[in-house]
Amino acid sequence: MSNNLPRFVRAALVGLAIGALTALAAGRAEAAAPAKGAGPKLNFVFVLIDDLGWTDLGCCGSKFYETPNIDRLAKQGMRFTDAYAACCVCSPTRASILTGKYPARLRLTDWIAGHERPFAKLSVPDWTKFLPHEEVTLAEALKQGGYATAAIGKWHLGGKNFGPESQGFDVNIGGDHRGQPPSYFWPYQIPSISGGVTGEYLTDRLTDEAEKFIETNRDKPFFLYLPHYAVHTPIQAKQELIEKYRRKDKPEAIDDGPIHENPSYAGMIESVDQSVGRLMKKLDDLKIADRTVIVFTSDNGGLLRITGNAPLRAGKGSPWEGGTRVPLIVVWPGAVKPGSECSTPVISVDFYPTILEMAGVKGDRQHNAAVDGKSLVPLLRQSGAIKRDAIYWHYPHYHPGGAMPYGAVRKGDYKLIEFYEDRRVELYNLKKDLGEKENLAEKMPKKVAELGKLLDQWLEKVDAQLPEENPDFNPVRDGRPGTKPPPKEPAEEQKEAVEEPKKPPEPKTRAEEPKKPAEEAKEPAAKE
Ligand SMILES: [Ca+2]
Repeated sequence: MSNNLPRFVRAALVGLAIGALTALAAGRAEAAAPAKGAGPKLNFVFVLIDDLGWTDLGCCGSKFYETPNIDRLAKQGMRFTDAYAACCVCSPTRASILTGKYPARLRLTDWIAGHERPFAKLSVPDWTKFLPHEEVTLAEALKQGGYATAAIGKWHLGGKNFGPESQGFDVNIGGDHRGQPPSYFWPYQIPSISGGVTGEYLTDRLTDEAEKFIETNRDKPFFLYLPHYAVHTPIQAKQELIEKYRRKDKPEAIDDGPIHENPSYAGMIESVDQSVGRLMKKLDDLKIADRTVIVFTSDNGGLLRITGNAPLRAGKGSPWEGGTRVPLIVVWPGAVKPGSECSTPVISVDFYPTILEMAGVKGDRQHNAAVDGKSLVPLLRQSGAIKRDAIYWHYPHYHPGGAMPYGAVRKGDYKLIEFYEDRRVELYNLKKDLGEKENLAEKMPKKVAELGKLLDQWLEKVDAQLPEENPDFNPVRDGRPGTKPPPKEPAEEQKEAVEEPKKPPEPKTRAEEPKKPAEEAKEPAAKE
Protein backbone atom coordinates (compact mmCIF):
# COMPACT_ATOMS: atom_id res chain seq x y z
CA MET A 1 0.00 0.00 0.00
CA SER A 2 1.32 3.39 -0.89
CA ASN A 3 2.53 5.54 1.92
CA ASN A 4 1.67 8.58 -0.11
CA LEU A 5 -2.02 8.15 0.59
CA PRO A 6 -3.37 10.28 3.39
CA ARG A 7 -3.27 8.22 6.53
CA PHE A 8 -7.03 8.24 7.07
CA VAL A 9 -7.52 6.77 3.59
CA ARG A 10 -4.96 4.09 4.30
CA ALA A 11 -6.61 3.18 7.58
CA ALA A 12 -10.02 2.97 5.91
CA LEU A 13 -8.77 0.69 3.12
CA VAL A 14 -7.06 -1.66 5.49
CA GLY A 15 -10.08 -1.56 7.78
CA LEU A 16 -12.30 -2.67 4.89
CA ALA A 17 -9.91 -5.44 3.97
CA ILE A 18 -9.97 -6.94 7.40
CA GLY A 19 -13.63 -6.49 8.05
CA ALA A 20 -14.76 -5.56 11.50
CA LEU A 21 -11.41 -4.56 12.95
CA THR A 22 -11.03 -1.01 14.03
CA ALA A 23 -8.81 1.64 12.51
CA LEU A 24 -6.56 1.17 15.49
CA ALA A 25 -5.95 -2.46 14.64
CA ALA A 26 -5.56 -1.51 11.01
CA GLY A 27 -2.90 1.00 11.89
CA ARG A 28 -1.14 -1.60 13.95
CA ALA A 29 -1.11 -4.04 11.07
CA GLU A 30 0.56 -1.45 8.92
CA ALA A 31 2.80 0.47 11.22
CA ALA A 32 3.94 -1.77 14.03
CA ALA A 33 7.59 -2.60 13.90
CA PRO A 34 8.68 -5.76 15.66
CA ALA A 35 10.32 -4.85 18.95
CA LYS A 36 13.98 -5.64 19.07
CA GLY A 37 14.58 -8.75 21.14
CA ALA A 38 12.09 -10.48 23.32
CA GLY A 39 10.18 -9.08 26.27
CA PRO A 40 7.43 -6.57 26.70
CA LYS A 41 7.55 -3.16 25.10
CA LEU A 42 8.50 -0.10 27.07
CA ASN A 43 5.87 2.11 28.64
CA PHE A 44 6.22 5.89 28.59
CA VAL A 45 5.27 8.39 31.25
CA PHE A 46 5.84 11.90 29.93
CA VAL A 47 5.53 14.50 32.68
CA LEU A 48 5.36 18.02 31.30
CA ILE A 49 5.34 20.83 33.83
CA ASP A 50 4.04 24.21 32.76
CA ASP A 51 6.39 27.19 33.16
CA LEU A 52 8.84 25.31 35.40
CA GLY A 53 12.12 27.23 35.32
CA TRP A 54 15.58 25.80 34.74
CA THR A 55 16.62 26.20 38.40
CA ASP A 56 13.25 25.34 39.95
CA LEU A 57 14.26 21.88 41.22
CA GLY A 58 16.58 20.80 44.01
CA CYS A 59 18.66 18.82 41.53
CA CYS A 60 18.87 21.90 39.32
CA GLY A 61 20.11 24.20 42.04
CA SER A 62 17.15 25.56 43.98
CA LYS A 63 17.92 26.18 47.64
CA PHE A 64 14.29 26.92 48.48
CA TYR A 65 11.94 24.66 46.55
CA GLU A 66 12.01 21.04 47.74
CA THR A 67 11.80 18.26 45.19
CA PRO A 68 13.15 15.06 46.78
CA ASN A 69 11.26 12.73 44.44
CA ILE A 70 12.34 14.50 41.27
CA ASP A 71 15.89 14.61 42.62
CA ARG A 72 15.63 10.83 43.09
CA LEU A 73 14.39 10.56 39.52
CA ALA A 74 17.51 12.41 38.37
CA LYS A 75 19.64 9.91 40.31
CA GLN A 76 17.96 7.06 38.45
CA GLY A 77 18.33 8.61 35.03
CA MET A 78 20.11 11.22 32.93
CA ARG A 79 19.82 14.94 33.52
CA PHE A 80 20.33 17.20 30.52
CA THR A 81 21.92 20.51 31.44
CA ASP A 82 21.34 22.16 28.06
CA ALA A 83 17.80 21.09 27.23
CA TYR A 84 15.52 23.56 25.52
CA ALA A 85 11.89 24.11 24.80
CA ALA A 86 11.25 24.83 21.12
CA CYS A 87 9.48 28.04 22.12
CA CYS A 88 9.54 30.58 24.93
CA VAL A 89 5.77 30.10 25.47
CA CYS A 90 3.52 27.07 25.85
CA SER A 91 1.44 25.94 22.88
CA PRO A 92 4.25 25.82 20.31
CA THR A 93 6.45 23.70 22.58
CA ARG A 94 3.55 21.32 23.21
CA ALA A 95 2.99 20.99 19.47
CA SER A 96 6.69 20.34 18.93
CA ILE A 97 6.72 17.56 21.52
CA LEU A 98 3.71 15.84 20.00
CA THR A 99 4.84 16.13 16.37
CA GLY A 100 8.64 16.32 16.42
CA LYS A 101 8.41 19.42 14.24
CA TYR A 102 9.58 22.93 14.93
CA PRO A 103 6.80 25.42 15.69
CA ALA A 104 7.97 27.43 12.66
CA ARG A 105 7.30 24.45 10.39
CA LEU A 106 3.90 23.88 11.99
CA ARG A 107 3.18 27.62 11.82
CA LEU A 108 1.96 27.31 15.35
CA THR A 109 4.29 29.89 16.80
CA ASP A 110 2.57 31.53 19.77
CA TRP A 111 0.51 30.58 22.78
CA ILE A 112 -3.10 30.10 21.76
CA ALA A 113 -4.89 32.47 21.27
CA GLY A 114 -1.93 34.84 21.27
CA HIS A 115 -1.54 38.50 21.89
CA GLU A 116 -2.63 41.33 19.59
CA ARG A 117 -0.33 44.27 19.01
CA PRO A 118 -2.12 46.15 16.22
CA PHE A 119 0.14 49.21 16.35
CA ALA A 120 3.49 47.46 16.72
CA LYS A 121 6.30 47.98 14.25
CA LEU A 122 5.77 44.56 12.71
CA SER A 123 2.54 42.74 12.10
CA VAL A 124 2.63 39.10 13.09
CA PRO A 125 1.89 36.43 10.48
CA ASP A 126 -1.45 34.66 10.17
CA TRP A 127 -0.36 31.73 12.30
CA THR A 128 -2.20 28.48 13.06
CA LYS A 129 -4.11 28.47 16.34
CA PHE A 130 -4.71 24.72 16.69
CA LEU A 131 -2.83 21.50 16.01
CA PRO A 132 -3.92 20.37 12.53
CA HIS A 133 -5.40 16.89 12.27
CA GLU A 134 -3.00 16.05 9.48
CA GLU A 135 -0.15 15.89 11.96
CA VAL A 136 0.57 12.34 13.11
CA THR A 137 1.13 12.89 16.81
CA LEU A 138 3.26 10.80 19.10
CA ALA A 139 0.01 9.35 20.48
CA GLU A 140 -1.21 8.38 17.01
CA ALA A 141 2.09 6.81 16.07
CA LEU A 142 2.30 4.86 19.34
CA LYS A 143 -1.35 3.86 19.17
CA GLN A 144 -0.72 2.39 15.76
CA GLY A 145 2.12 0.51 17.39
CA GLY A 146 -0.29 -1.07 19.87
CA TYR A 147 -0.03 1.42 22.72
CA ALA A 148 -2.80 2.55 25.05
CA THR A 149 -2.68 6.35 25.19
CA ALA A 150 -3.87 9.01 27.61
CA ALA A 151 -3.58 12.77 27.91
CA ILE A 152 -4.18 13.82 31.49
CA GLY A 153 -3.90 17.54 32.12
CA LYS A 154 -3.43 20.65 30.04
CA TRP A 155 -3.83 20.47 26.25
CA HIS A 156 -3.84 24.06 24.89
CA LEU A 157 -3.59 23.02 21.22
CA GLY A 158 -7.14 23.80 20.13
CA GLY A 159 -10.62 23.22 21.50
CA LYS A 160 -13.71 21.26 20.49
CA ASN A 161 -12.76 19.17 17.46
CA PHE A 162 -9.07 19.73 18.02
CA GLY A 163 -8.73 18.12 21.45
CA PRO A 164 -6.57 15.16 22.53
CA GLU A 165 -9.22 12.66 21.34
CA SER A 166 -8.71 13.94 17.79
CA GLN A 167 -4.96 13.36 18.03
CA GLY A 168 -4.69 9.72 19.04
CA PHE A 169 -5.39 9.82 22.76
CA ASP A 170 -7.81 7.14 23.99
CA VAL A 171 -8.36 9.09 27.17
CA ASN A 172 -8.53 12.84 27.77
CA ILE A 173 -8.93 14.09 31.28
CA GLY A 174 -8.61 17.82 31.79
CA GLY A 175 -7.46 18.90 28.36
CA ASP A 176 -9.18 21.63 26.34
CA HIS A 177 -8.48 24.95 24.67
CA ARG A 178 -7.32 26.58 27.87
CA GLY A 179 -3.81 27.34 28.95
CA GLN A 180 -4.53 27.59 32.66
CA PRO A 181 -7.16 26.31 35.05
CA PRO A 182 -9.78 28.69 36.39
CA SER A 183 -8.93 27.20 39.79
CA TYR A 184 -6.46 24.67 41.24
CA PHE A 185 -9.07 23.73 43.83
CA TRP A 186 -12.31 21.90 43.21
CA PRO A 187 -14.52 22.93 41.43
CA TYR A 188 -11.90 23.41 38.70
CA GLN A 189 -14.50 24.41 36.10
CA ILE A 190 -12.83 22.09 33.58
CA PRO A 191 -15.65 20.15 31.87
CA SER A 192 -13.74 16.86 31.46
CA ILE A 193 -13.05 16.57 35.20
CA SER A 194 -16.05 15.67 37.30
CA GLY A 195 -16.86 14.25 40.70
CA GLY A 196 -14.44 16.25 42.80
CA VAL A 197 -14.76 17.07 46.47
CA THR A 198 -14.23 20.29 48.35
CA GLY A 199 -10.58 20.92 49.05
CA GLU A 200 -9.39 18.60 46.29
CA TYR A 201 -6.28 19.92 44.52
CA LEU A 202 -5.85 19.68 40.75
CA THR A 203 -2.28 18.34 40.70
CA ASP A 204 -3.35 15.56 43.10
CA ARG A 205 -6.46 14.79 41.08
CA LEU A 206 -4.55 14.52 37.81
CA THR A 207 -2.14 12.19 39.59
CA ASP A 208 -5.10 10.05 40.79
CA GLU A 209 -6.26 9.79 37.19
CA ALA A 210 -2.74 8.98 35.97
CA GLU A 211 -2.44 6.19 38.56
CA LYS A 212 -5.78 4.74 37.44
CA PHE A 213 -4.69 4.77 33.81
CA ILE A 214 -1.41 3.03 34.68
CA GLU A 215 -3.22 0.39 36.73
CA THR A 216 -5.78 -0.27 34.00
CA ASN A 217 -3.06 -0.63 31.37
CA ARG A 218 -0.40 -2.35 33.46
CA ASP A 219 -0.31 -5.34 31.12
CA LYS A 220 -0.22 -3.36 27.87
CA PRO A 221 2.35 -0.97 26.57
CA PHE A 222 1.09 2.52 27.41
CA PHE A 223 1.90 6.15 26.69
CA LEU A 224 0.82 8.46 29.48
CA TYR A 225 1.15 12.12 28.56
CA LEU A 226 0.81 14.00 31.85
CA PRO A 227 0.98 17.72 31.19
CA HIS A 228 0.30 19.17 34.62
CA TYR A 229 -1.37 22.57 34.71
CA ALA A 230 1.08 23.40 37.50
CA VAL A 231 3.09 25.50 37.96
CA HIS A 232 1.36 28.03 35.70
CA THR A 233 -0.64 30.91 37.15
CA PRO A 234 -2.94 31.26 39.07
CA ILE A 235 -0.38 30.63 41.81
CA GLN A 236 -2.44 28.52 44.20
CA ALA A 237 -1.04 25.89 46.52
CA LYS A 238 -2.32 23.77 49.37
CA GLN A 239 -2.44 25.74 52.59
CA GLU A 240 -0.20 23.41 54.61
CA LEU A 241 2.53 23.70 51.98
CA ILE A 242 2.24 27.48 51.83
CA GLU A 243 2.65 27.55 55.61
CA LYS A 244 5.67 25.27 55.43
CA TYR A 245 7.46 27.59 53.00
CA ARG A 246 6.38 30.70 54.85
CA ARG A 247 8.26 29.38 57.83
CA LYS A 248 11.32 28.45 55.79
CA ASP A 249 14.32 30.77 55.65
CA LYS A 250 14.68 32.57 52.33
CA PRO A 251 17.85 31.83 50.38
CA GLU A 252 20.19 34.61 49.32
CA ALA A 253 19.73 36.15 45.89
CA ILE A 254 21.90 34.67 43.16
CA ASP A 255 23.53 37.21 40.84
CA ASP A 256 21.03 39.88 39.90
CA GLY A 257 18.16 37.49 39.32
CA PRO A 258 15.01 37.37 41.39
CA ILE A 259 15.29 34.72 44.03
CA HIS A 260 13.25 31.68 44.90
CA GLU A 261 11.08 32.82 47.76
CA ASN A 262 7.39 32.62 46.88
CA PRO A 263 5.78 30.17 49.37
CA SER A 264 2.76 29.48 47.16
CA TYR A 265 4.88 28.74 44.11
CA ALA A 266 7.10 26.52 46.26
CA GLY A 267 3.98 24.69 47.40
CA MET A 268 2.87 24.14 43.81
CA ILE A 269 6.28 22.69 42.97
CA GLU A 270 6.16 20.40 46.00
CA SER A 271 2.77 19.08 44.85
CA VAL A 272 4.31 18.31 41.46
CA ASP A 273 7.13 16.54 43.27
CA GLN A 274 4.64 14.48 45.26
CA SER A 275 2.92 13.58 42.00
CA VAL A 276 6.19 12.27 40.58
CA GLY A 277 6.84 10.33 43.78
CA ARG A 278 3.42 8.71 43.65
CA LEU A 279 3.87 7.68 40.02
CA MET A 280 7.30 6.19 40.75
CA LYS A 281 5.78 4.21 43.63
CA LYS A 282 2.86 3.04 41.50
CA LEU A 283 5.21 1.73 38.82
CA ASP A 284 7.28 -0.02 41.51
CA ASP A 285 4.21 -1.54 43.16
CA LEU A 286 2.95 -2.86 39.85
CA LYS A 287 6.45 -4.17 39.08
CA ILE A 288 6.61 -2.36 35.76
CA ALA A 289 9.13 0.33 36.70
CA ASP A 290 11.89 -1.67 34.98
CA ARG A 291 10.14 -1.33 31.65
CA THR A 292 8.83 2.20 31.99
CA VAL A 293 10.60 5.26 30.62
CA ILE A 294 9.95 8.49 32.50
CA VAL A 295 10.55 11.86 30.87
CA PHE A 296 10.29 14.96 33.04
CA THR A 297 10.54 18.43 31.53
CA SER A 298 8.95 21.88 31.13
CA ASP A 299 7.40 23.74 28.21
CA ASN A 300 9.23 27.08 28.63
CA GLY A 301 11.28 29.00 31.15
CA GLY A 302 10.15 30.20 34.55
CA LEU A 303 7.89 33.21 34.82
CA LEU A 304 9.71 36.21 36.26
CA ARG A 305 8.25 37.95 39.29
CA ILE A 306 7.13 34.52 40.52
CA THR A 307 10.40 32.64 40.26
CA GLY A 308 13.98 33.38 39.29
CA ASN A 309 16.02 31.77 36.55
CA ALA A 310 19.42 33.14 37.55
CA PRO A 311 22.11 32.59 36.45
CA LEU A 312 20.11 32.56 33.21
CA ARG A 313 18.95 35.84 31.71
CA ALA A 314 15.25 36.78 31.75
CA GLY A 315 12.37 34.30 31.70
CA LYS A 316 9.28 32.97 29.95
CA GLY A 317 8.47 34.87 26.77
CA SER A 318 12.03 36.09 26.19
CA PRO A 319 14.66 35.11 23.61
CA TRP A 320 17.36 34.61 26.25
CA GLU A 321 18.20 31.39 28.06
CA GLY A 322 15.71 32.03 30.86
CA GLY A 323 12.94 31.85 28.26
CA THR A 324 13.73 28.49 26.73
CA ARG A 325 16.23 26.49 28.77
CA VAL A 326 14.35 23.93 30.85
CA PRO A 327 14.98 21.01 33.19
CA LEU A 328 15.04 17.60 31.52
CA ILE A 329 15.40 14.22 33.17
CA VAL A 330 15.04 10.89 31.35
CA VAL A 331 14.84 7.58 33.18
CA TRP A 332 15.26 4.51 30.97
CA PRO A 333 15.95 1.48 33.12
CA GLY A 334 18.73 -0.75 31.86
CA ALA A 335 19.83 1.72 29.19
CA VAL A 336 20.55 5.03 30.87
CA LYS A 337 23.35 5.15 33.41
CA PRO A 338 21.80 6.22 36.73
CA GLY A 339 22.86 9.67 37.86
CA SER A 340 24.38 10.57 34.50
CA GLU A 341 24.49 14.05 32.99
CA CYS A 342 24.54 15.23 29.42
CA SER A 343 25.50 18.72 28.24
CA THR A 344 24.71 18.30 24.54
CA PRO A 345 22.08 20.86 23.51
CA VAL A 346 18.77 19.09 22.92
CA ILE A 347 15.34 20.51 22.13
CA SER A 348 11.73 19.44 22.49
CA VAL A 349 11.37 18.34 18.84
CA ASP A 350 13.73 15.49 19.79
CA PHE A 351 11.24 13.61 21.97
CA TYR A 352 9.20 12.32 19.03
CA PRO A 353 11.94 10.37 17.23
CA THR A 354 13.49 9.36 20.56
CA ILE A 355 10.33 7.80 21.92
CA LEU A 356 9.47 6.07 18.64
CA GLU A 357 12.94 4.55 18.53
CA MET A 358 12.75 3.41 22.16
CA ALA A 359 9.30 1.91 21.49
CA GLY A 360 10.39 0.17 18.29
CA VAL A 361 7.55 1.90 16.47
CA LYS A 362 8.23 3.25 13.02
CA GLY A 363 5.34 5.68 12.83
CA ASP A 364 4.14 7.35 9.66
CA ARG A 365 6.76 7.57 6.93
CA GLN A 366 5.40 10.74 5.40
CA HIS A 367 5.19 12.49 8.74
CA ASN A 368 8.62 11.29 9.82
CA ALA A 369 10.16 12.74 6.67
CA ALA A 370 9.27 16.21 7.95
CA VAL A 371 10.28 15.63 11.57
CA ASP A 372 12.94 18.09 12.71
CA GLY A 373 14.05 16.33 15.89
CA LYS A 374 16.87 13.86 16.35
CA SER A 375 16.67 10.70 18.39
CA LEU A 376 18.46 11.14 21.70
CA VAL A 377 18.99 7.39 22.04
CA PRO A 378 22.78 7.58 21.39
CA LEU A 379 23.10 10.24 24.10
CA LEU A 380 20.93 8.27 26.51
CA ARG A 381 22.91 5.10 25.92
CA GLN A 382 26.16 7.09 25.92
CA SER A 383 26.98 5.25 22.73
CA GLY A 384 27.64 8.23 20.48
CA ALA A 385 26.76 11.76 19.45
CA ILE A 386 23.78 13.05 17.51
CA LYS A 387 24.43 14.46 14.06
CA ARG A 388 23.21 18.00 14.07
CA ASP A 389 24.74 21.39 13.30
CA ALA A 390 22.49 23.59 15.36
CA ILE A 391 19.12 24.09 17.00
CA TYR A 392 16.70 26.93 16.24
CA TRP A 393 13.90 29.15 17.44
CA HIS A 394 11.50 31.39 15.55
CA TYR A 395 9.05 33.60 17.42
CA PRO A 396 7.51 36.18 15.09
CA HIS A 397 5.42 37.65 17.91
CA TYR A 398 5.36 40.17 20.68
CA HIS A 399 4.85 38.94 24.21
CA PRO A 400 3.38 40.85 27.13
CA GLY A 401 6.55 39.88 29.00
CA GLY A 402 8.51 42.07 26.61
CA ALA A 403 9.71 39.70 23.87
CA MET A 404 10.02 41.14 20.38
CA PRO A 405 9.76 39.11 17.18
CA TYR A 406 13.02 37.15 16.90
CA GLY A 407 14.83 34.17 15.56
CA ALA A 408 17.71 32.39 17.26
CA VAL A 409 20.21 29.66 16.64
CA ARG A 410 22.53 27.75 18.94
CA LYS A 411 25.56 25.98 17.55
CA GLY A 412 28.12 24.58 19.98
CA ASP A 413 28.77 27.16 22.67
CA TYR A 414 27.47 30.07 20.63
CA LYS A 415 23.99 31.51 20.34
CA LEU A 416 22.86 34.19 17.93
CA ILE A 417 19.61 36.10 18.39
CA GLU A 418 18.22 38.24 15.58
CA PHE A 419 15.46 40.73 16.31
CA TYR A 420 13.26 41.08 13.27
CA GLU A 421 12.22 44.68 13.90
CA ASP A 422 15.60 46.07 12.98
CA ARG A 423 17.69 42.97 12.29
CA ARG A 424 19.79 43.78 15.32
CA VAL A 425 21.80 40.77 16.46
CA GLU A 426 23.21 39.54 19.73
CA LEU A 427 25.88 36.86 19.98
CA TYR A 428 26.78 35.03 23.17
CA ASN A 429 29.27 32.39 24.19
CA LEU A 430 27.13 30.38 26.57
CA LYS A 431 30.03 28.37 27.93
CA LYS A 432 31.79 31.49 29.17
CA ASP A 433 28.76 33.70 29.62
CA LEU A 434 25.73 31.70 30.65
CA GLY A 435 23.96 34.89 31.72
CA GLU A 436 24.23 36.41 28.21
CA LYS A 437 25.78 39.62 29.50
CA GLU A 438 28.42 40.27 26.86
CA ASN A 439 27.16 40.69 23.31
CA LEU A 440 30.02 39.52 21.09
CA ALA A 441 28.38 40.52 17.80
CA GLU A 442 30.80 43.38 17.05
CA LYS A 443 33.86 41.45 18.16
CA MET A 444 33.07 38.31 16.18
CA PRO A 445 31.59 39.25 12.79
CA LYS A 446 32.59 35.92 11.24
CA LYS A 447 30.69 33.98 13.85
CA VAL A 448 27.70 36.29 13.36
CA ALA A 449 27.82 35.65 9.62
CA GLU A 450 28.15 31.88 10.08
CA LEU A 451 25.23 31.57 12.49
CA GLY A 452 23.17 34.15 10.58
CA LYS A 453 23.53 32.05 7.46
CA LEU A 454 22.45 28.93 9.31
CA LEU A 455 19.39 30.76 10.65
CA ASP A 456 18.54 32.05 7.15
CA GLN A 457 18.82 28.59 5.65
CA TRP A 458 16.73 27.05 8.37
CA LEU A 459 13.96 29.68 8.13
CA GLU A 460 13.76 28.96 4.44
CA LYS A 461 13.86 25.19 4.91
CA VAL A 462 10.93 25.16 7.33
CA ASP A 463 9.13 27.83 5.30
CA ALA A 464 8.81 30.06 8.33
CA GLN A 465 6.21 32.80 8.37
CA LEU A 466 7.98 36.09 8.89
CA PRO A 467 6.45 39.23 10.36
CA GLU A 468 5.92 42.10 7.95
CA GLU A 469 6.07 45.84 8.08
CA ASN A 470 2.92 47.08 9.77
CA PRO A 471 1.23 49.92 7.87
CA ASP A 472 -0.58 50.84 11.09
CA PHE A 473 2.60 51.15 13.10
CA ASN A 474 2.11 53.82 15.71
CA PRO A 475 4.72 53.99 18.46
CA VAL A 476 2.49 56.06 20.71
CA ARG A 477 -0.50 53.78 20.47
CA ASP A 478 1.82 50.77 20.73
CA GLY A 479 2.98 52.16 24.07
CA ARG A 480 6.68 52.17 23.18
CA PRO A 481 9.12 53.34 25.83
CA GLY A 482 9.93 57.02 25.36
CA THR A 483 6.65 57.79 23.66
CA LYS A 484 3.76 59.72 25.08
CA PRO A 485 1.00 57.78 26.82
CA PRO A 486 -1.88 56.62 24.63
CA PRO A 487 -3.83 59.67 23.48
CA LYS A 488 -7.20 60.82 24.73
CA GLU A 489 -8.15 61.94 21.25
CA PRO A 490 -7.20 58.97 19.17
CA ALA A 491 -8.04 60.42 15.76
CA GLU A 492 -5.78 63.47 16.10
CA GLU A 493 -2.88 61.69 17.69
CA GLN A 494 -3.04 58.86 15.27
CA LYS A 495 -2.72 61.21 12.35
CA GLU A 496 0.39 62.76 13.82
CA ALA A 497 1.95 59.52 14.72
CA VAL A 498 1.43 57.96 11.34
CA GLU A 499 3.81 60.55 9.93
CA GLU A 500 6.21 60.01 12.75
CA PRO A 501 8.11 56.81 11.96
CA LYS A 502 11.31 57.75 10.22
CA LYS A 503 12.65 54.50 8.92
CA PRO A 504 10.11 51.83 8.17
CA PRO A 505 11.56 48.40 8.89
CA GLU A 506 13.01 46.44 6.05
CA PRO A 507 10.42 44.21 4.46
CA LYS A 508 10.49 40.68 5.73
CA THR A 509 13.84 40.26 4.04
CA ARG A 510 15.18 36.83 4.80
CA ALA A 511 13.49 34.48 2.37
CA GLU A 512 13.07 35.83 -1.13
CA GLU A 513 9.72 34.30 -1.87
CA PRO A 514 6.56 35.75 -0.43
CA LYS A 515 5.19 33.51 2.28
CA LYS A 516 1.98 31.65 1.79
CA PRO A 517 -0.66 31.90 4.46
CA ALA A 518 -1.23 28.78 6.52
CA GLU A 519 -2.70 26.12 4.31
CA GLU A 520 -4.70 24.46 7.02
CA ALA A 521 -8.37 25.12 7.34
CA LYS A 522 -8.98 28.09 9.52
CA GLU A 523 -10.49 27.19 12.82
CA PRO A 524 -11.91 30.02 14.85
CA ALA A 525 -9.41 30.95 17.49
CA ALA A 526 -9.95 29.32 20.83
CA LYS A 527 -10.64 31.85 23.52
CA GLU A 528 -8.38 32.02 26.53
CA1 LIG B 1 4.00 27.37 29.66
